[in-house]
Amino acid sequence: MLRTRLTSLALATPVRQTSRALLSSSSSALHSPLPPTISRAQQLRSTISRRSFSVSSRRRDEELEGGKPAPVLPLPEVFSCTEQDTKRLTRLRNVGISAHIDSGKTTLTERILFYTGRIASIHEVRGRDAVGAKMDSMELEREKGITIQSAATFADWDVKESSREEMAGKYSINIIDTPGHVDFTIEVERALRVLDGAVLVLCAVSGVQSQTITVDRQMRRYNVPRLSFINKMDRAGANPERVLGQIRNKLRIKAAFVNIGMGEESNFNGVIDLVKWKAIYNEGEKGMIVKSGEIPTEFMEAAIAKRAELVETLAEVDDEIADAWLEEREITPEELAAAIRRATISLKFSPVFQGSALANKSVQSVLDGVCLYLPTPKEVPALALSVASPHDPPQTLTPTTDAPLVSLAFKLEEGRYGQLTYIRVYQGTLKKGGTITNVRTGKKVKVPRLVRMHSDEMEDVDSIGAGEICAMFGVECSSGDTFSDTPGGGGYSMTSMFVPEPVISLAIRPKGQETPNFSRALNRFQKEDPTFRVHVDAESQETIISGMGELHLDIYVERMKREYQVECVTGKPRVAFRETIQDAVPFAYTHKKQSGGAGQYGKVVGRIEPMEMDEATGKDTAFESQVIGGNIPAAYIPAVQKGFNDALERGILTGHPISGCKFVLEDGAAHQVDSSELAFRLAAQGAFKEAFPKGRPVVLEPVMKVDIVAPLEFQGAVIGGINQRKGTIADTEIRDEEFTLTAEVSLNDMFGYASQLRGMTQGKGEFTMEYLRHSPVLPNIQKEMMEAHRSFTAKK
Ligand SMILES: Nc1nc2c(ncn2[C@@H]2O[C@H](COP(=O)(O)OP(=O)(O)OP(=O)(O)O)[C@@H](O)[C@H]2O)c(=O)[nH]1
Ligand SMILES: [Mg+2]
Repeated sequence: MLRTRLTSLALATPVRQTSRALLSSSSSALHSPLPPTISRAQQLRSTISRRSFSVSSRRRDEELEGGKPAPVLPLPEVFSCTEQDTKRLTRLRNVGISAHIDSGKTTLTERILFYTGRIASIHEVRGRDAVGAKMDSMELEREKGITIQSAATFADWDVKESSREEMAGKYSINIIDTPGHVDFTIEVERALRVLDGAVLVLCAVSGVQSQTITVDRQMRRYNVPRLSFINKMDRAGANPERVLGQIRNKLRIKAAFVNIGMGEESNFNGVIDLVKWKAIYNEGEKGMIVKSGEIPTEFMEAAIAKRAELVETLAEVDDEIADAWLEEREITPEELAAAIRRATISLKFSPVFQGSALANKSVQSVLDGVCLYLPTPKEVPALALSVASPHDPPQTLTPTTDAPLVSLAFKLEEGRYGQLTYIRVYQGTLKKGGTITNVRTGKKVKVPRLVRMHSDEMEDVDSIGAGEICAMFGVECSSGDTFSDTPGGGGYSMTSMFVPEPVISLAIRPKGQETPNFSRALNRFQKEDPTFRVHVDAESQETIISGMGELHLDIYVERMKREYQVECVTGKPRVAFRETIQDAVPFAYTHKKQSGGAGQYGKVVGRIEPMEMDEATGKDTAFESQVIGGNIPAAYIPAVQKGFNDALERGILTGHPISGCKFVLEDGAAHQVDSSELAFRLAAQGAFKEAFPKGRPVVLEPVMKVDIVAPLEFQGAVIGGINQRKGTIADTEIRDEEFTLTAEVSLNDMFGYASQLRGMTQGKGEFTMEYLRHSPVLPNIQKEMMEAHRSFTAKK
């Protein structure tokens, strides 16, 4: 922030004070250390944009000072890294490849694997050889040409030449390729939870798209620094300048090119590295050989301007570059590379690369960028909570192999030979044959087998050090569990990840006789994927599956057929309605029964109140006990919580689950003989049933953000279609011959939209939709739903 920077500058050396005086007195006094060839006009332009920078920075400062509580500072590290650890970690990167659907993540990863020697030949997504890319190993992925599950791999990369000599040499990189379709968003979520850096891929034609924004939000949630890679530079209509503008404006991050393309579309034949100040070409089989040379004269002017823009953007976020710039000092490639690294890791900047994965151009530059600009595991502090006092500030872990183990199971796969658990080791060492404790359950287990994943292949290893990602075989656990190797679990638990709630459901039954495979498959999918849920409807006795979208559920239905030989019949997709209250309601409820023998007695006093979703975990229901003194014995409090959880399952208005509600237990009473767990469980249920109708309850429905892209001539028809579905148009953007329309539409009104859009745009329109929030349904709809529910239950 400018203001904080100024304060620190004011306290520093006299030279820095001069900088401060310059910055605050007049922006026209600013000069840039641009190469001598720079024109007057360019200098003027940079002064102007510098001015607007000071304004926007100030605004951001004010926003930050706008009364938000100061974040809790984590406790300092307990252990320290050995020299050996530091050496290893400096050469280690854990990165994710994330982006909108079809932007070329898997194609890029395929090149990375080829250039690093992990695969012997390149196979394309939807390629003619029908083999398919390495990372899309599932049959369905290869058939459909989309990524469904994230896949992990690792590779070694040699940075042959760096502007910072000490950074050249060999690196180990763990890579996770993630799906772009929003229905599989949990795969991105859990990958970003455990990765230290990311490559955000963008299409040079389409730029920032709806899922780019979703992925950006996920990267921010876990503070993941990112490189931006503008892919598909070979495509007609490629416009990297526009994409850069969108990164800055739509994703609101400072960004600048670190390389620029030479030639466009089919003439795209290499890039100019603005840091090394060289032209880079790909030659040989599949662009395997990287050659560098002088910058061709025809690109010199553009290169100078773009390097100046890079310096200028960095000066806005990096003190050292700002000072050098103000002093009108030439900035060396070494300084520039160091500043890009600093600014990227501190989440203030994203270096932007141009290239084409399919045309085998500039992928090696991105690999160099991963090593040079993304953080080491040591540079991203991992935090864990004390199990004994979870409200204490989090503890900063140390990625040293000698400390007690703290590791997080972030993804599970149920295989024929047992559970495969993907795990990130944050501190300590995970050893094959070692005994580890699941911190959540307290259960001790032996690690039978430890592997490193290469898509669907495994390579056995004996131990994995801090900062690494690997997988364990044959250990039962849930996604999000923490493992430790010290007695009692070492006392630390990693914070969990954000899990979005399902929005759509359908009834499912096997065709013909039900075999054990039906429930076996459902149990497996439910365990692997926290956004996929299964329950039996109490009213209709049907098995209901819920998930993030129609594609999500379709894929599971198809997998049941292929992997479990269970063909299924499914009902119509239904929207996942919810119920909630709008006001807090106090309660004082006594559950009392006297019938012969021992009676039942439990009294609960407290309130239920509306609750906002927790941004970190996605949870919007909670139980809190404020009971002090022994009016309710501590042993009965979990029973009260159980009663509340029972009540959440079925709403009182329409039978849909309850969300956005907190149960606060303040007081109560117990009877020495007649009180029991059951009595308190029933008391909580009774209290909830009595209080809920007094809290102005409403039925909620999922509202979706719908993005539609279609040729301009169909704009009128598309808008008409959205209006007809009672949607609210949030934004329209026109680009060349195409328009993008963003609207908010309730999911219930979106059924059948795919075919309607196809029909009204001659098949040229595309849309994506993403869950936005649950909102109250219209009062008349709520009334209808309540009446239908009432008559259904009355019939029963
Ligand atoms: N012209 C061009 N096409 C590309 C490029 N990179 C990828 N593609 C094509 O874009 C399509 C999608 O590529 P993928 O690599 O599957 O994209 P993805 O981002 O992994 O897709 P999802 O995982 O399904 O989100 C394929 O047909 C690729 O051949 C590129 O640089 N240029
Ligand atoms: Mg893919």
